[in-house]
Amino acid sequence: MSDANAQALVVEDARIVISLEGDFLRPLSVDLGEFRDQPTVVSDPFDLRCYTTNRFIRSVDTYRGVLLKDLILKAGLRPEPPGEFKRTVFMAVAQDGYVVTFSWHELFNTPVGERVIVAYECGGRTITSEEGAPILFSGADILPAPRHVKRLARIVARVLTV
Ligand SMILES: Nc1nc2c(c(=O)[nH]1)N[C@H]1C(S)=C(S)[C@@H](COP(=O)(O)O)O[C@H]1N2
Ligand SMILES: [Mo]
Repeated sequence: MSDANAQALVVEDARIVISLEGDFLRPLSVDLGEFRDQPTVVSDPFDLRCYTTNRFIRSVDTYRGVLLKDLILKAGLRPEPPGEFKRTVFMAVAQDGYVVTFSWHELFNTPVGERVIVAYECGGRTITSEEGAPILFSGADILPAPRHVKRLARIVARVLTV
């Protein structure tokens, strides 16, 4: 392999792209690298524990990343009809098809939203794809494992109707 090809592969590996699909104003793909020069959010260390079994999985160091809210604001929500965006549910979908949900109120109108991050660093080191990058993590959850989503691929917005 030429040096130029090797370099291209490294650059490709460093790009973490997440697509925002569904009921957004501007469905788009975002490269988390674009956020590196903006203020980032750092979570506290925590113990990963499964909701279903209460099993302790492992201790996790501080994550650094961007707020899910900020990614959503980049894609925007439709202003019309007025207030309809408050019925939006966001599905965070991993590469393996694992899905978790967040409501608009939870993210934008409760303290939970201040602690939902898409992380690309752990303990000051870049998270590798083998380690599950990018990782979506909801830092205010009682049991963190279910909404600790490895290999996040997309955020799908759906405005619910009764
Ligand atoms: N992408 C993805 N992330 C996931 C899951 C999954 O199946 N796929 N399972 C969740 C659940 S229920 C648990 S308990 C933990 C398991 O973490 P581990 O795979 O690192 O042991 O991952 C969480 N994140
Ligand atoms: Mo779990």
